[in-house]
Amino acid sequence: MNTKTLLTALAALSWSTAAFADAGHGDGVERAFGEPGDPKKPARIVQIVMRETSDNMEFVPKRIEIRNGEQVKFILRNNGELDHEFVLGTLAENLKHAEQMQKNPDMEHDDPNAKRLPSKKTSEIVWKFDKAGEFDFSCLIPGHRDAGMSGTIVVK
Ligand SMILES: [Cu+2]
Repeated sequence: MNTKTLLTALAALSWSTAAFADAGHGDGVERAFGEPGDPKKPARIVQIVMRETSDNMEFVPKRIEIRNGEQVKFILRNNGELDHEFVLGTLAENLKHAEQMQKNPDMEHDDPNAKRLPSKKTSEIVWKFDKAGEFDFSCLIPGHRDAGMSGTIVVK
């Protein structure tokens, strides 16, 4: 192998490694539960309220059914007194992420699939669901998921 061939091979290798490392992060990247939506295209509106109750915390509704291929605009509203967040993911991802949040409670989310909302604020997430399955949405602020802040999205 001459030097030029070696350099070409190395360049190809580092490119493919970078592409692999990027899978699952950032805008426009396909995820196991779909992909960031296109705000210019039609979307079904789903309103989600986050709030505290006398003895726990919750999302209303807790279960959402979606047709495979449907684009959804989640309109999020925090009716509680505390900050809350909406993080869309697979159940495994959200459970792992919840553990990381215990170690870094100040980690903030503002991603295509996640928003953190102060009390009385609203926000939106547009997401295209193009894979069937059961997925999770949770508030990953430490203690909130255990207090009841999780829900299920069923895509079929
Ligand atoms: Cu919360």
